[in-house]
Amino acid sequence: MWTSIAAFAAVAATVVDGLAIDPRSNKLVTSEALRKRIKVAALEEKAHLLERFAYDSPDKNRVIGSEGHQATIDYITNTIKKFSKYYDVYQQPMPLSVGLSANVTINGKETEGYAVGLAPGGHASGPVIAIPNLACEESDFPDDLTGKIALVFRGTCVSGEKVAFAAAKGAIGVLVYNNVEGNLLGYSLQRYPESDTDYVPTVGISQAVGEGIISLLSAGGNVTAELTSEAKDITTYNIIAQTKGGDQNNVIHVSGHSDSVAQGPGINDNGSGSISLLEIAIQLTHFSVKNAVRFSWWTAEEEGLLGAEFYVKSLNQTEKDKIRLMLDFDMMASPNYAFQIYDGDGSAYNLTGPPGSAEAEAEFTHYFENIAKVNHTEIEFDGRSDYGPFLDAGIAAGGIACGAEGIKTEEEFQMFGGAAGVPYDVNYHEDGDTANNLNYDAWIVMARGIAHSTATYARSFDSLPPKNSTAVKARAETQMFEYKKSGRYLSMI
Ligand code: DPN
Ligand code: ZN
Repeated sequence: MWTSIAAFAAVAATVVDGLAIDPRSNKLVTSEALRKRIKVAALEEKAHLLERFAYDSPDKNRVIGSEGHQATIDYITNTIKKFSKYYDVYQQPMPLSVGLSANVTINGKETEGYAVGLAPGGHASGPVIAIPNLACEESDFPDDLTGKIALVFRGTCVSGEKVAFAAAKGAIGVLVYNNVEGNLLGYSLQRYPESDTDYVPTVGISQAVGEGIISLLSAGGNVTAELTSEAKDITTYNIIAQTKGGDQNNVIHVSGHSDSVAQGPGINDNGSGSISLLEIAIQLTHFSVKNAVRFSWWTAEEEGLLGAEFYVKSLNQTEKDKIRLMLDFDMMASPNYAFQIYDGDGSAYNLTGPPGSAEAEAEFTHYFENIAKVNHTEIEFDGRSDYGPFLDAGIAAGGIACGAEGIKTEEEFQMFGGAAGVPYDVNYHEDGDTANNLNYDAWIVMARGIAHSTATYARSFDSLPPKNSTAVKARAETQMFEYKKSGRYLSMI
């Protein structure tokens, strides 16, 4: 008798609570409670869904401007919108130009040309001038390039800077020749144009063709080129969702990029980060937070961190100061993984981030060592993913990754298993980056690491240095200089 009354009362309370407000939302989030809600089945299901978005579309990828990417953006946004009492969500539009096709004729002879992302479409015909050195300095360029086509070497600084220098001197077009053998498919100027006249039509050519032009010119010959590039203006979107609850002036910003390269569906890079964030955002709605949690899914990372850069540029200093820490998650499920933490304190690679970055690294170290109880390594904090523009703006950052094209060492093999002498992800930027090629054991450890950091900072920023001190700003500025001389500028441009 007593038991059944008690059982009835319990059911009634649930129903009443269910009609009013979910009692679970009153409970302050903890790392453990949030981690427990992250399940591999939910991640796996969403990985297959993103793969379907790619394969159901004509391009079979999720590159910016594609149906597969738009489907990804719509899906994430609509999923978050289901929790409209918990999150404010908006899409930040970013217009840009994507290259469709290119034609080049050199001295009347047709040669292979590659469309270059971000460059405007158009036609140019005229004498070719080879820009000496690396074309990274204004002084490399002749004062007057009116009516000319500039030939620049790819690499060392972003090609967008080279094209902008050429355009400012009057060039009508630019040819970028490759610094390695092979094609320039999917190449972009890697820098958002600063004005409508910043860029001129630009086409990529192979290393061999570029070197051929240079030897003709240095033998005193004339070279004339005609280039045509077709580009499409698109609007692509960052997605920003923020908890309505929590201190809106002290934000933990967790993010990753939603786009893929053109070569394939991009499920590790970066379906894995996008999905981890989405699943955590869903599960977080069962709890309350002390600090606001902002989730972002950046667009156009693969074209040069463009979405994140565009977003940071859109913030005034007051808004930047509200972001206590930005965490980036890019490649969470590499098949031959290592558990890598961004080296925010510079202990392994000498490049530190703004104050708070070292503490973020320590928090992930704590997670791997004491909670997941797995080995971990560090990865250079070089700005090679979306946290780069945040570092530039003096915002503390951190994150974890599983590895891209880098080769697993023997020592890492001892730590993580897999295979030494093989890339962390053999399918990196290839068509094999699919849901079946992920490492789900690694992914769940990583996703729970994101959940741990999200919950920890949603509760408190006490472990971070105080906000807004002059010392903080001064240090951030010196670091920025170091960062510019490093990483992304030298390795992958
Ligand atoms: N920036 C990544 C990409 O999207 O290609 C690769 C990468 C991720 C490299 C994480 C280092 C760390
Ligand atoms: Zn990526």
